[in-house]
Amino acid sequence: MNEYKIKERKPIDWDSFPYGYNLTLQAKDKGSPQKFSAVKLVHIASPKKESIPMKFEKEAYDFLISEFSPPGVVVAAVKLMPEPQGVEYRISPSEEAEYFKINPNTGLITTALNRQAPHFDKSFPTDVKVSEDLPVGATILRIKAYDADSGFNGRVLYTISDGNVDSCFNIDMETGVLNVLMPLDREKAELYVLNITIYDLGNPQKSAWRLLTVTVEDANDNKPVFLQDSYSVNILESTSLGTEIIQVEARDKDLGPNGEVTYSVLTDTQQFAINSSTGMVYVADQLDRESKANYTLKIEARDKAESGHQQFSVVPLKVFLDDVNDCSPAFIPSRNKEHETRIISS
Ligand SMILES: [Ca+2]
Ligand SMILES: [Ca+2]
Ligand SMILES: [Ca+2]
Ligand SMILES: [Ca+2]
Repeated sequence: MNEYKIKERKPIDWDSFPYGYNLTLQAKDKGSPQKFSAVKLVHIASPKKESIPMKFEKEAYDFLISEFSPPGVVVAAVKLMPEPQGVEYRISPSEEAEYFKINPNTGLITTALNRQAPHFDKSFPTDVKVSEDLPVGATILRIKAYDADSGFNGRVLYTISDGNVDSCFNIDMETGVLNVLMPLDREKAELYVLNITIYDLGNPQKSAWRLLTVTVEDANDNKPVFLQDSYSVNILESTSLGTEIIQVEARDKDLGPNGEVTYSVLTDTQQFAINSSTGMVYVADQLDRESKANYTLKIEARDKAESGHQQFSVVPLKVFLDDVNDCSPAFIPSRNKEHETRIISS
């Protein structure tokens, strides 16, 4: 084994190489073909090393990054000048430091990893009530959520991931505002269980979800509808007072008083009346075919909505009086003495 000495040819300006020199050595013989030794790195430390202050390339670094920067994006590269051997870069601990990572060897600063899943605000309700007449576009509520990460990692997006069966609802992806997308109809669907899911845009992406029960409350948006377009009935003119002659029926799809029906006869008549709750029409006064043989009555069905407008429908009811031999025979005096009887009837 040979020993070699490395000598200075001229004095070294250690101020220019404060951290010393790196020399790459390789030995070769004079044979043919020539052979080479393995490469060896030799570091020559500066005798003045202790006195060299460490200094960054710049006094301060300013870098602008998008708040949507995904994790791992290079933000900055800091460097000591002249770069020493075996240096280790670190970011001093602070709140902001959590959002960044520095490569200890290279000084490369990158955006940090997605640490936290987004979470819902305490104000998130378990259920919410909406009236079916809420117009399209109306806001139901605003859902709030947070994510303590920065940039993409902390950016929260809102979605309805399940339960929006009629596409009646929409959530603004950015703001979390839940609104009506399609007209609601309690008579078709009165309950929705929406799965509200929030995501961040980190990598790996993190999410959370909650269920929101939406109860659709009734509005008086249906009128009572009669089971028939018109009604008719034949009765004897002799039908006595109080006799029930026909029952009409109307149905209203709304709930509670909005769907309760009350009946009335709109036509001005003494002869007929209706039971307001059952729709049963009955004779209310003496009938006489000879004075009026048939009636056309307007029957109204009206709901009992307590707020807003009541709704109603009207149908005709025809009542035909059938003849009864109700005229007493009358004697007409004969001109001659033989009594002759004629029966008069109408
Ligand atoms: Ca996050
Ligand atoms: Ca409806
Ligand atoms: Ca109604
Ligand atoms: Ca209704």
